[in-house]
Amino acid sequence: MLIKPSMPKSWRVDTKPHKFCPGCGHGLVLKALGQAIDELDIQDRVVFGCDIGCSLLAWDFFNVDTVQTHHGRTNPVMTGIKRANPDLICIGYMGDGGGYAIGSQHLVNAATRNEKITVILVNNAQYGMTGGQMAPTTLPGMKTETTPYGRDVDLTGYPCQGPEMVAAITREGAYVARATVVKPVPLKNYIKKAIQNQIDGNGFSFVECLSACPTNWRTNNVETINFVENEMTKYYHVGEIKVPPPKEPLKVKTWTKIPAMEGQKNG
Ligand SMILES: Cc1ncc(C[n+]2csc(CCOP(=O)(O)OP(=O)(O)O)c2C)c(N)n1
Ligand code: SF4
Ligand SMILES: [Mg+2]
Repeated sequence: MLIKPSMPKSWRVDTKPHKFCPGCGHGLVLKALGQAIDELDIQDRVVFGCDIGCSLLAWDFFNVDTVQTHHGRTNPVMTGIKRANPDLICIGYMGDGGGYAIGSQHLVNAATRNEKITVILVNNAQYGMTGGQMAPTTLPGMKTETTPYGRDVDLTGYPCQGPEMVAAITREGAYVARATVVKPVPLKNYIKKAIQNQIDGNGFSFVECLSACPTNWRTNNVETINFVENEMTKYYHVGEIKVPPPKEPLKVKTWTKIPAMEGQKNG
């Protein structure tokens, strides 16, 4: 019997299997994004922007208009498209190197202006595509190609707290969360809420996703999940960090006494 794999409707079936390494977290984040797009029924309004790094392997992932840019430039490109056509739903997708290091100025500026775009950033604690060099997100003591003895925080600082920074520099109306590929239901829900925030026209929306790069980490299945679940979460708190206040409730005039009708008033 042929078992048909279950894929989000917004995915392109003809480009699957995808190009990520087996066990990579990117596929899980993109599955959650596809489900969120399907559930919100917005496929014909979405523009997807992927960055340089392994996120670019998603250039043909969705059946939506897609653009690919270099380090963090996805943010200004999404901003421009959104400003030109506010009816579109602009979703930028990038790695921790692109978003927090080489292109960090673009994230900071888009967040400071509270641009009405959605940014999904995949934190795999290093530069995946180029062979596993240290990123701002690399954990203290973690070995990478450029920190063979482990990351020394005295030399290179502590892991970058991206969502906390974005929460601090955005105005009211922004939505900020950190999810993990190990928990796919909240992962999808946070991404869906971030996109809904853009649909509602509230402000910047940002979800960092703790992810896995078993190829550069050189980990097997169990070690990969353990690293995300038990090591990354020591430095990165998972959950919603900034949620827009509920919209003002409709003001309904309340009467202490039913006012007399005209006819009654005159006797
Ligand atoms: C200005 C510039 N510097 C360096 C590179 C090389 N480069 C390409 S992808 C990449 C790392 C991307 O890492 P990240 O954004 O974390 O994405 P990942 O591959 O981990 O998903 C680097 C350094 C480049 N393309 N341009
Ligand atoms: S190198 Fe790492 S981040 Fe890139 S596709 Fe492979 S597992 Fe994923
Ligand atoms: Mg990375």
